[in-house]
Amino acid sequence: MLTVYSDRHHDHDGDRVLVFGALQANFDRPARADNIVGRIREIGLGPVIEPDDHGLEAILKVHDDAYVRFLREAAAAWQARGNAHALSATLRAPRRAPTSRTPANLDLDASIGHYLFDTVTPLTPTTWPAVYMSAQVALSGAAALRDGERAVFSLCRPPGHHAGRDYGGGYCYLNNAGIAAQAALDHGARRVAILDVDYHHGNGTQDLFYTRDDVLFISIHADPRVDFPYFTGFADETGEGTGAGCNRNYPLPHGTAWPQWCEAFEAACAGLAAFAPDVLVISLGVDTYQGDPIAQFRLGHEHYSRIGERLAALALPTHFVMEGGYALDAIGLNVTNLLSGFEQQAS
Ligand code: OKP
Ligand code: ZN
Repeated sequence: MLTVYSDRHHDHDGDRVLVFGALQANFDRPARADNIVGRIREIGLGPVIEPDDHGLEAILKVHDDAYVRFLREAAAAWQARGNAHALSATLRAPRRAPTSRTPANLDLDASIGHYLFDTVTPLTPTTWPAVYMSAQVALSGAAALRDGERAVFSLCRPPGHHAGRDYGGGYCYLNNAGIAAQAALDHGARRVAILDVDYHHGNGTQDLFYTRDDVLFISIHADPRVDFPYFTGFADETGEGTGAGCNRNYPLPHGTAWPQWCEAFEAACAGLAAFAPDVLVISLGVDTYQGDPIAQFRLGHEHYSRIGERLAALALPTHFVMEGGYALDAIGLNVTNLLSGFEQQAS
């Protein structure tokens, strides 16, 4: 399988983030993507290519202008005031504020609270080049699929599925999977399905397409009553207006192991097949692994092979887009097991 990858993700390394008032190591380390690409090269999964630059326009189909401007400029403005550490959120808008106005002139207090919904998503002066390139990796994967690849792996970092049209959070800034899905539609696909298998609910992706019927979004994740992102991912969120019925959530309890995960996965696969999309995008998180340091499911290495095989059986052009996974010693194996399982079944 073809992998699209750029070393530029190293530009994003907000090493310490605020958790419950204390500075802690950021779980989204550059080593995550390094370990995945290392393992891909080691087993010879296929060629690893650099992304092309597909420009900002494809990003702005999915994201708000002012939000993108904030991502590009806020950290530099912060540094110009003499701060050396990364900028991160400090406030949020109170409930029932009469409007949700865009803060004027990049006022930093207001913008950071307006645009970033948690304190674990830091902005450094080089975060923008890294997130821009991460989106270009996904856009290049989408282009390779159009050019006839059966499946492509976009090794994105930072991840994207928590980012919405005008906000970021949960280590995410630009929604790479959403940008790739929109690019597929803009180049002639009539329907795209996105299956999010990351441990956390893909709240940003859900939000991007919630009122649309050209994108089916299905997510299998930890019950939001007990885990991040807490406020979305419930089973009764099924889409609105034209998008009614085109959003499906499978929340599962802490401790979920393979049989229970697989049951939700089978239901999701039936939904994907029934939708008959032209392109399938997989938001690929492997933080469902039993050894993940921030998650509470119990999948083993071998289960990722089963997931790959089952996805291949759907017989759809498939675009894997990297999301989470924080067990540094296992992330490469889990990702390559899944992609190899897919390839063996597909051939
Ligand atoms: C991103 B992705 C620390 C809580 C931080 C943030 C989780 C972001 C996950 N105690 N939670 O979906 O893998
Ligand atoms: Zn996750």
